[in-house]
Order: sequence, then C-alpha cells, then structure tokens
Amino acid sequence: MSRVKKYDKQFLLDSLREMLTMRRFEEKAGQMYGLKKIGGFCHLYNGQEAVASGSIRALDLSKDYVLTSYRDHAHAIGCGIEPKKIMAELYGKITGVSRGKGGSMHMFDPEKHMLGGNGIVGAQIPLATGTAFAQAYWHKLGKTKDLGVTLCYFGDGAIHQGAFHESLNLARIWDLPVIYLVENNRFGMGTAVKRVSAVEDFNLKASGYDIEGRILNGMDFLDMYEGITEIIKESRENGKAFLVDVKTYRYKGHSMSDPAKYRTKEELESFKNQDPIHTLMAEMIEAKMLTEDEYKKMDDEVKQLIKDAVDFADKSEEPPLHTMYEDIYAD
Ligand SMILES: Cc1ncc(C[n+]2csc(CCOP(=O)(O)OP(=O)(O)O)c2C)c(N)n1
Ligand SMILES: [Mg+2]
Repeated sequence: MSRVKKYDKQFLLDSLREMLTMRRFEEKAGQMYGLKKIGGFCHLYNGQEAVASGSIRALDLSKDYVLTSYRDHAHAIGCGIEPKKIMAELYGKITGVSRGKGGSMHMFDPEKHMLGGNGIVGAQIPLATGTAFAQAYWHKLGKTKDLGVTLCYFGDGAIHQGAFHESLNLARIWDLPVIYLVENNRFGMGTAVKRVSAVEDFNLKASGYDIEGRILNGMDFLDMYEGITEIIKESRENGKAFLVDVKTYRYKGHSMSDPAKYRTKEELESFKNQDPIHTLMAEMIEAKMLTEDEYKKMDDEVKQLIKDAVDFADKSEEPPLHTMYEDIYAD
C-alpha cells in the first residue's frame, strides 16, 4: 500500500505547501541577494526542507522549543513565523521578526517558540541544553502537565565543538528532554565530512555519553516525520536526550559567495533526483490525493505569498537610529 494513504489528506497538503514555501522563499532570497536588496551573510536551505518541516511538524509548539544554526529561514517558517517577517528581517527592516537587527542568521520569536538562529557554529547546542533544563525543572515543579522537549538543529561541522560534547554529557547526567539533530549535509563550508571526521555516522557519538543515537533519512518528509515522532514521544515520556544523524544535502553553496566547486555535478544530481518536495508530490498524485493542476495552483499561491513578502520588505522602513541600543539586554 502507498505510504501516504494512512495520513490525513489535509496534513499532507499542508506539509507539501510548507516545504514549497521554504523552497520558494529561499529561491527568492537568493534572487534578492543578487539584486543587493539583502546584504551580509545569507545561507540557503534548498534541498534540506524535509528535515525542518518533517521534524517541526512533529512537535507541539505550545510547549516544545526550536533552536538552530544560521541556516534558519526554513525553521522559522516551520515554527509559523510569517514569510513577510522573515523576508523583512533579511532586508534589515524594522518589520522583520528580529526588528531588522538580526538579519539572515538570527530569526528569533519566543512567542512562536523559535529561540533563534545562531551565527556561531554550535552556539545553539548549550542554549538548547539549558532550555531543556528549564523544561525539566518546570515539569518537576508541577508547572507543566506534559514535559516539553527542545529540538536543537546543527550542522555536521558543529560536532567537533567542545560545547557539543559537554552538552551531551550534561543532558544524560540530568536526563534532559532534548533532541540533538545533526543536519548532516556532508560539508562544513567546503570541507567534506570525511576529511575532518573519523566517523561519518554521528549517531555513534551518542554512546560515549550513554544516550541513544539514531539515523534518519532527511531527503524524505515521511521518513523524517515518522522517525522524529517516535523520538519525541520517548523523550517526552521518559525525559530522555537523543542524538539523531540526519542524512541530507544542500543544493546551493554554503553561502552566497560559494560556487561549490568541491563537489561533483553527479553528486549534486543524485540528490536532486531524491528531491523531498517532488517525492511527496508524486506519491500524493499516484495515490489520487492530489492532481497536477492542484499542485500547480498550490505552487502559484506559494509564489504569490513570497512575492507579497518581498513587496512588504521593500516597502518597510529601516530601524530608526535611536533604536540602536534597544533589544540588547532582556528587561
Ligand atoms: C565558532 C565558529 N567557527 C567558525 C565559523 C565559520 N563557519 C561558518 S559556517 C561554518 C561551517 C559549518 O558547517 P556545518 O556545521 O556542517 O553547517 P552547514 O553550513 O553545512 O549547514 C564555519 C566553519 C563560525 N561561524 N563559528
Ligand atoms: Mg554541513
């Protein structure tokens, strides 16, 4: 039986639309960067959509939290932040989600339980550990009915930071409900994982801290959703930490200035042939849950949403100079 048939049709349509929104957002961000509407650092997520969408959709954002790296536009979309506020942030406008002061790497909206992108490789790992500590503590004090979990994303390049190892140790000693998710896209900037790491399957690192490690296929929405759903359930029920190695791939260079000459065309093509959006769309069409015309209409609507986001960002104001020293410390 087709995999999609056991799912609610609306859930699948919403998931497909969300991944399309992430993809079209990134394509437009790349274009606007080329037109110099966006400056500074900018890292695109094309190809990795099933990772953010398939995992954030398994969370309960009334009690769970998300933290990630600088490649954070899609995670912000997944947490329900409006694309226009993300685009305005890229433009450095006051209407941006971080009031135009964070830029591409610092999407942050505590109301949506998105506790930030981070420019420093691995910085989110101890922050997520602290967030999970708070969740465990609140639960112990009886302030929350169910335990909230924290989902912490980082790249394969962050594994070698000391903070990763210290955090995993603390997460086990204190039994924290935190899921460390490695977006293993095979490269840290232009350096292939195998050139800097003795192991390529990072789930293996979990055993050194007596936590459980798993591998998931990040090129497939349903594999991601099902795998993470199981992990979240165990983490919530038992207050356990997990380390998940998610195999994925980015279609674009590391950042806007990277022509990505360190990989072959064949490698790129082999991953484009496993495109997560195409896979879900094709399976839904095959199962008669979607027609080609409906897909085209969805895509047109998504493109319009992103175009509106660009218009919103274009028309918004820059933050006034006097706000320069605001939003630095918490009140
Ligand atoms: C502490 C620190 N060292 C170096 C950098 C420069 N830097 C930015 S991204 C990056 C590579 C990270 O690769 P990875 O963690 O695999 O994430 P990906 O870009 O593949 O999503 C490096 C070294 C940084 N931002 N922070
Ligand atoms: Mg990487």
